[in-house]
Amino acid sequence: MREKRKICLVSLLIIIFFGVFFNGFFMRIGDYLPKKLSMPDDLPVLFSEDFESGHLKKEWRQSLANRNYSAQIINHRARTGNSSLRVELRENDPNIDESKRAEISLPMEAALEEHWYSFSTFLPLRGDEDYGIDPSSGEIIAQWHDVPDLGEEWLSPSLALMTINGFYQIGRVWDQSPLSTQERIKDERLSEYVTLGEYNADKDRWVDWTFHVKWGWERSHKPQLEIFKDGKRIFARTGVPNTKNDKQGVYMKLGIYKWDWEENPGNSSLDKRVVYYDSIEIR
Ligand SMILES: [Ca+2]
Ligand SMILES: [Ca+2]
Repeated sequence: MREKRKICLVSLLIIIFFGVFFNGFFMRIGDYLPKKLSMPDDLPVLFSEDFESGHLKKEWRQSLANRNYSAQIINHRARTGNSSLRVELRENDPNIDESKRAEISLPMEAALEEHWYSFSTFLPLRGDEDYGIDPSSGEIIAQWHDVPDLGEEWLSPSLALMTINGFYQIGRVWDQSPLSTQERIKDERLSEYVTLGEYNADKDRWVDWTFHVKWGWERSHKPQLEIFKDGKRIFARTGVPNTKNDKQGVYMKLGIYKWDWEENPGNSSLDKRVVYYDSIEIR
């Protein structure tokens, strides 16, 4: 019995020893523990949008084709109140910023800020707006894009919520170097794409998302990323870089971006995407 206790104690000491010296490892295990959304309630609301006023708030920059369907405030569906934003992108829409997109974006942040970004999405079911499966072509439905420094090219966003082949996916791109290039991102493997689960059961209902992010491109920034879906934590990356080394911070974009319709239209079996948004809040 005493032997057993001794073994337990020694094991515990070994675990603590490795825990102290490899705390990154332990944090990664912590990333996968189930956790409920518990936002600190003393954080002030920095921005909110519920679309109840009937027009987009002045903070939004609009990257929309000049079509009446691109971004409409509608009254037949809402997460809160009576109204929400219906975004529709079609394959034959004219290019906006050199690609196929229907997006609204908020002003840039300063570098390395920490925020809780909440919003709700509704993927339609049935009819001609049904959010069908596109097996070989993805689209981004929410993202946080970085702002390249002078002389840098525009790369994929630091953080994106995507859908592809019937699944949600998280896309992440980071870089500690002040001068990021596509080659560096590829050669140094500074990106990851993680599948989060099927979206089929979410069609025809509102889904509440909260992204808690402390931005940072190196460990000393103590970066954090937690993603909550309907109040449950479904993804986390703690202590690892989550953005690029830039003077300016990121800016949040909602809406649809489907690059294949411009670059590889043969990849996609669809010609239209519709997503509804409501209840946006940033703390
Ligand atoms: Ca609303
Ligand atoms: Ca940079």
